[in-house]
Amino acid sequence: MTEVATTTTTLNRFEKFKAEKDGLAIKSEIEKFASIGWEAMDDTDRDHRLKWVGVFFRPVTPGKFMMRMRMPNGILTAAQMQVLAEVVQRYGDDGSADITTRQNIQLRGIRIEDLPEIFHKFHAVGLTSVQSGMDNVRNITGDPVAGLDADELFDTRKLVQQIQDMLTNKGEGNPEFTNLPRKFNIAITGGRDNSVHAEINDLAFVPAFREGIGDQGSGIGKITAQSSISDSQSPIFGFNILVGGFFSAKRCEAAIPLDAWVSPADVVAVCRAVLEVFRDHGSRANRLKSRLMWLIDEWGLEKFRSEVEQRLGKPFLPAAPKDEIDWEKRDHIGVYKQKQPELNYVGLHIPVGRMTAQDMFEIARLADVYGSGEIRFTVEQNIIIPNIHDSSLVFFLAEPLLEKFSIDPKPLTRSLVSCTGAQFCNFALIETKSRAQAVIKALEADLELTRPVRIHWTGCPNSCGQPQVADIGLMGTKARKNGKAVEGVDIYMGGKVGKEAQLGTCVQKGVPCEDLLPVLRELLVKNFDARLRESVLV
Ligand code: SRM
Ligand code: SF4
Repeated sequence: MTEVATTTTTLNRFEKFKAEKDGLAIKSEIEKFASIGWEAMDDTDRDHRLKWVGVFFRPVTPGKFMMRMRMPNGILTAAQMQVLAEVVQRYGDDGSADITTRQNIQLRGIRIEDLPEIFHKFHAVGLTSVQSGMDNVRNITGDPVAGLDADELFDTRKLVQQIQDMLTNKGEGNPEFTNLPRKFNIAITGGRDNSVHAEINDLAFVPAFREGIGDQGSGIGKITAQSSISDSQSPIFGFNILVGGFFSAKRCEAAIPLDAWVSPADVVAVCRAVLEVFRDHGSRANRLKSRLMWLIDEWGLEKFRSEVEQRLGKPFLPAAPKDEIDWEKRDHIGVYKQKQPELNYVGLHIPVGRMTAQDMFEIARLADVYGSGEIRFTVEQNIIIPNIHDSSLVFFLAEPLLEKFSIDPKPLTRSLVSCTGAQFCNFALIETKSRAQAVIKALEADLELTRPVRIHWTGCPNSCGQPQVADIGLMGTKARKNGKAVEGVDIYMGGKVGKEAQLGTCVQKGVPCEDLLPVLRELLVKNFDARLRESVLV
């Protein structure tokens, strides 16, 4: 690691334990931990450092760990899904897995004794969970229909994989990037609808055409600010860069334009440059003020850009005047034609992202039998199975699994997103996943809706369930009722996704969960054209 901006006297406690032993060092100790068991482990190794290999101690279920994978661009093979299902079935006492809001998957109920064998299985099929927690770069999101969508501008798959390979040394772990001041999120979108919520990432790349670049070879070092605008040729494709988007309990910000444009060939180098600047200059004093945007605030955008340019070894071209995000966001649920003739992708709705081992085996089987053995995740915690031929579509659609994972769910169910909540997360102030489903069921029984309304639940202000991007966001809090503390929510509204994305804000605080139903009913009727069913009116 190179210079760190703060002195040792101001380092927070996380910095201190990272300085004592890098999180990645844990990798060589897995066998030892497996033999001594979780209770004999050093507390810091168990509660924190294990997250560097994607293993999370759950104080709510001690001894049963969660494993967070990496799924570049949200894509995996049926063989990989099968291994994940086997792990959940064989080693996971609670037998389930969750698709996450970062196009990723988390496995539940894992025992420390089984880790060596689990890692061995992952290795055999090219899966990795490395650097997926704590002060590392999270799963990198890309367009869920990359390479399938006839209207896409750029296929993000390869780039996302290249960034992950650079950051993780092809899944083996890369100490260059295992001691960031805080977590870091990266997203790339190549379609027109911003399927990845670019605006809520620390670093995001959005499609944009640039006029007047002389050399279309566009390899690193070829595009410079000096390559003259007067050399004008037809517009070439690249990305405008956004920086500093994040949610935290203290502050939430949409990413801001860096006023920089890059060609696809430079994206990996830009990621490296931004991360180096963040690693070496981000604040390590107060973890509540360590995300990238705080550094940008401290320095100003000009200085930040120029530091990144220095690391990059060349100046940025100014941003293209407009980006190409001009569609409403799609949710990809249902059957859609691919750009490849006679092939279709089918989006299945996975209620709050939760799957049993049996579900996972079945999804893998369907992808193998009807598709090309590929499976994709979306940031709405759903699944896409691509490459289903016209001739087998009707048989696919008759599969029993589609009764559970529908291609045409009801409007509120369709867009429901929920974070983990109190069942497994010790930060949670409320239970989320089961409550979210129960509330939606009751609302759909009472209301007729003509369009989907995106309702997101999150169990605490950390905002993993992204309530600020929702039409209606529900954030767990402690409320008061009749003088007693009860589970409640703060209500957010106004979140907009896709083109002209914007964050929603809190419109009502501390609504007790037990009183929520009529409040939501009224919001849906007043703001989203919902109508009370006749049966409710009488
Ligand atoms: Fe998150 C911490 C779950 C997406 C902001 N998040 C946690 C922990 C690890 C806390 C813990 O140790 O219990 C949660 C694990 C619970 C569990 O057992 O599942 C957790 N976060 C999740 C997931 C699984 C929610 C979900 O159900 O989908 C998502 C996993 C994504 C992934 O695959 O990597 C998840 N978390 C997010 C997002 C959304 C996003 O990235 O688009 C955010 C807000 C965006 C952001 O980070 O800017 C988010 N999580 C946080 C924060 C607040 C960060 C901050 O700067 O303060 C924490 C707490 C922390 O880091 O200190 C947190
Ligand atoms: Fe846990 Fe809070 Fe994140 Fe939900 S929002 S997963 S409760 S940290």
